[in-house]
Amino acid sequence: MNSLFAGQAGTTQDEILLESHYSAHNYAPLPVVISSAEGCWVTDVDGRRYLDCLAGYSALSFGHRHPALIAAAREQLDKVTLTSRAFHSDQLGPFSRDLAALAGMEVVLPMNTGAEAVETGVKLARRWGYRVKGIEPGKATIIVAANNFHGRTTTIIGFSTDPTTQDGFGPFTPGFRAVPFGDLDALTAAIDETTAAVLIEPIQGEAGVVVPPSGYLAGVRAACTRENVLFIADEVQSGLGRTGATFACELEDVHPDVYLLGKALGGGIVPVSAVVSTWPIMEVFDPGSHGSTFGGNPLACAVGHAVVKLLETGEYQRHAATLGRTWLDQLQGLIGGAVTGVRARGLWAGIDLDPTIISGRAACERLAERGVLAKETHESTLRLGPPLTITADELTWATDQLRAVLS
Ligand code: IF1
Repeated sequence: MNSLFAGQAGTTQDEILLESHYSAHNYAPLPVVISSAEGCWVTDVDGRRYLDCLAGYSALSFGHRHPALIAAAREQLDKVTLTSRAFHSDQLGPFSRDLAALAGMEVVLPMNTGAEAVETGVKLARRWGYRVKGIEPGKATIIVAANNFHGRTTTIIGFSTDPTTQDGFGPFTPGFRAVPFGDLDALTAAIDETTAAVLIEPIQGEAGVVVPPSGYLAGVRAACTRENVLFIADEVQSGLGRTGATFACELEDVHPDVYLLGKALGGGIVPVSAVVSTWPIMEVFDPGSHGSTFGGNPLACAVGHAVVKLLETGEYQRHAATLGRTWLDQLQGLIGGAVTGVRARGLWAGIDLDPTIISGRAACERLAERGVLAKETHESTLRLGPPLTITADELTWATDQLRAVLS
């Protein structure tokens, strides 16, 4: 048993070996072992610094260890961290009130992970379908988009259209219909008397920051209103400032019936997710019908509340929108050669690569060698989403590294 297994910290290779020995191999991380982080920058065990352009897949939208968020966590840590929902706490009410107001809604059901918010949204849609819309018991269906990503539970992967997320995990939960994303006719045609909800990402994240055609979200909204179907927007990744608006739906002046939120809501400190809606919908959850050990815990609420306070000013949204416009111009200048396409909204971009020139993984490995952290999605698309606190100079520097890698 060498010293590392005995507990002393080691070099990058030592740490990777230790993790590989004791931690499941459900990821294939880049060979970067992070030991500290501040703002947009992380430092590895060998002292190398990287600009974090993945930002925890949008969970670190306010950067690593944002002072206001750490302060909120520290203060709550010295008071009470968990009460369970068997009792009240002095944090859930204020957090729920201010998050609902931020979302233009009335009521919040707090959970922990994004997948739990999505699962809660599925239960909400089904029970609303039976008890309010009057769908035949046990027959409710939910329309989803092809190439969706909503999490990793067996129900959620069951309505994925990506076989690689499903292989070996069946059988799956029935009651879901997938239609092409962006195709309003296909969506409208799929609605029938069993349809309780449409569940979509307003911009598809894992699919590669796929922005639907202009007017699509407004069309979904109109169809759901016309057919008495809930419009559930999964803004776990697209929400909370990432696209230059508080919610991606706002870019199209659309207001869904339900928001599913997560990732950045926890400030990169604790898992915090939430289902946000109005009382005529949320009231189908009566006591004992749904819950979670940690959902709405005081520590999570204190951090989530501090996140809401950061978003109330609009400064992060404006910064993402303004800097994002400059950034899109820079990224579009990369098109040609290895870059076959670019999509971006705010500080969120998908960059399609010609796999015969370079793979997404290889591009990320070379970016890491140049001090930039990013992650590919689906072999040959780079997904970039730095903290919204990034400066113009830092973003230009990161794009310069990307240009060098791809040229
Ligand atoms: C991984 C990417 C993947 C999400 C949307 C719900 C969830 C997610 C729109 C579930 C989570 C994460 C999961 C993480 C990598 C990342 C991801 F899309 F962001 F890039 F996998 F596709 N709705 N996305 O994006 O939230 O339960 O994870 O808190 O699984 O590797 P979660």
